[in-house]
Amino acid sequence: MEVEAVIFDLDGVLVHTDRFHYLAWAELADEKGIYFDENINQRLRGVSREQSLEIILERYDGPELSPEEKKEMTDKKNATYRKFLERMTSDDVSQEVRDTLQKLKASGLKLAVGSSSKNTKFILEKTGLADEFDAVSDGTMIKRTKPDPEVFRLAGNLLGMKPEKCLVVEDAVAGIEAGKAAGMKTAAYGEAATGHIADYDLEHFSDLLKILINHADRG
Ligand code: B16
Ligand code: MG
Repeated sequence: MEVEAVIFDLDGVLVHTDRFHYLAWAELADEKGIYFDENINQRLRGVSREQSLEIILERYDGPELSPEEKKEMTDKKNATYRKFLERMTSDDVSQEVRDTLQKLKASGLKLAVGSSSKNTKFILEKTGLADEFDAVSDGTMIKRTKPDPEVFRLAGNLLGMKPEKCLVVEDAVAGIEAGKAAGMKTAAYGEAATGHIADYDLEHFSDLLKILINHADRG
């Protein structure tokens, strides 16, 4: 069945806030004396703030932390992360991403964001992307984050699209799993593309045009 809607992950796909997540978690881990590296960081892609902390704490061997202490840690990480976000501008969205979104839209496809992040709306506003999408489904609207399909199901519902007509674009393994669990087609970009687990692997963001437009005339 033909794809009629594209649901984009945000962090690591539309914008490179993944670097800011890494730096903010690294600062917190350093402060607490917890070992943290790029490999551990890969496992944080697409998963919630709270689950990310649990992954980081796998390397912590101090006294047990209370829920309040954990909340303090996630709040601190988010405050550091938000400082990076504050400095974002439209320059943080590549011309390739902008052109591709515009061409997909012009071809008649519906576009949505499906992100685990509770900072999604802030990032879309800072980067001038807020008006580019027909729907936004994010971490403030769901109970379970990726690999659970909830965020993508909600995006599909907001667009009024059946799952099989949606293509999910993701940089996280957890995100590809979520897209599949939602019954949607999947395209892997960046880190997720190295595992060949999706229906399509994208070398460049603009490869979406080859998959979605060049094979069909939408008029
Ligand atoms: P926040 P995505 C995800 O965004 C990030 O990949 C993940 O690293 C982060 O923990 C999660 O959002 C929650 O983000 O702390 O801003 O609510 O990839 O689903 O767009
Ligand atoms: Mg992502």
